[in-house]
Amino acid sequence: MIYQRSSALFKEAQQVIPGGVNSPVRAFKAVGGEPVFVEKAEGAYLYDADGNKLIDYIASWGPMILGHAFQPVIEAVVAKAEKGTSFGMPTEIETEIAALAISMVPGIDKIRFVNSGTEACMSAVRLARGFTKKDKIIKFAGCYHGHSDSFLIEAGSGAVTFGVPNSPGVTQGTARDTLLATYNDLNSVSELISENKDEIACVILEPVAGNMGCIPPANGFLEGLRKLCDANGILLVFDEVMTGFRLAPGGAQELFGVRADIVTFGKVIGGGLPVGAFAARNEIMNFLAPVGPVYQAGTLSGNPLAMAAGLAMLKNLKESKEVYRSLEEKTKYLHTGLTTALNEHNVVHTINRLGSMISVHFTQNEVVDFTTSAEGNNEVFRKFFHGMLNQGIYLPPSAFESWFLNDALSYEDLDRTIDACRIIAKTL
Ligand code: KE4
Repeated sequence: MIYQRSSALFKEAQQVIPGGVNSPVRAFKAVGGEPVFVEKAEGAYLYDADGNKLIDYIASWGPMILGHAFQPVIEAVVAKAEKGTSFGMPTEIETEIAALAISMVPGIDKIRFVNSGTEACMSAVRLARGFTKKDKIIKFAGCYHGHSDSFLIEAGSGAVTFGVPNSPGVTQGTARDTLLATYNDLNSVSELISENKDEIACVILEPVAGNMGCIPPANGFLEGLRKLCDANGILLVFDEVMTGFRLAPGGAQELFGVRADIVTFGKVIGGGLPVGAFAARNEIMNFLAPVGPVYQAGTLSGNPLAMAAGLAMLKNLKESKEVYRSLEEKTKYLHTGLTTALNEHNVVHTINRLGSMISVHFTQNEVVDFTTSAEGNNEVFRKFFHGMLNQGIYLPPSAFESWFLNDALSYEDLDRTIDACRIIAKTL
């Protein structure tokens, strides 16, 4: 593959944008080399600045579940744009998509739209704190909820239970209110709860982790968190920015049958335009301004173009439920093929999969939390990533990311991906 144009564009971009990107993961830091600049995308394919056609497995990090340039979304956005792009006033379409989302997602009475998953999770935590009148939160090492200060925390030294900042600019004060638990380890949560009695507003987690690679919840993990929260007056927050409308129309709550108190959304709900959202039962949502005391706002929240894209996307997902079966079967087929190809060349690996989320880890151990995910051999991953890219397969440029399948992928595309893996496996 030739990347001359991408390389030139990257040099130009670095002159005017920090690192040449508007989001760090795009910069290929975890895999080395230079990022690919994309020109356009359609269905399952990316067309980069050098004219290469790539089979896409990031789907814009989740939103493009029905494939790129999905016509109903495009048509809805174009039609809406002709009527103006933003008003800073309420519009009917916001009510339409809110009602549709509420009809699809269990346990929510109201939803508030924002502009990103970060904003949704940040607002959900503020709402949980305001509603419970408690300050501390529990998150899980390796789970990512956006770049709000309360979430950019890593495990403190073993002796302390509170977190420490993992980015300059995050204060010790903020970090002290974020406690870190271990994913799939209920004891780590109950210990934090007993050490911080009556001080914890919420537990927030990705019900299926997608930011340590894909890590499904262990049997009983979500149910156990529900019980711990109920017994201790703590709100359970499901960050469904990745899983919402992807794992099922009702997301992880529907799939696992476990209710959260607050659910956050992003990605799919915006159909590729900037949309986040958070939702809960009336008792909690009515704590939000202008009804209640918890403040949250946004100039472009509920933007009509973004609402048009999201509404078209959700309508299609609600009406064509066979999409979820199709995505599940395609992801299972890919899983089987990748395993066979890697085993043919004795490549030590493990693959995690749930629904249309999948990740390959170059370790022989089970990957169940951040520590075991970090045991993956990153050198092998880098070779795998670049080898697959040179075969025309675009994977997430980090071992700590989930792949996202889109339903525009054909079985020929999957076979091409498996064949590429067989070729690369020899070099690992
Ligand atoms: P955004 O602010 O990026 O829209 O959403 C933050 C967020 C919240 N919660 C979960 C579970 C998420 O996965 C994300 C964002 N996901 C990353 C991919 N791992 C977005 C890619 C990027 O940062 O550019």
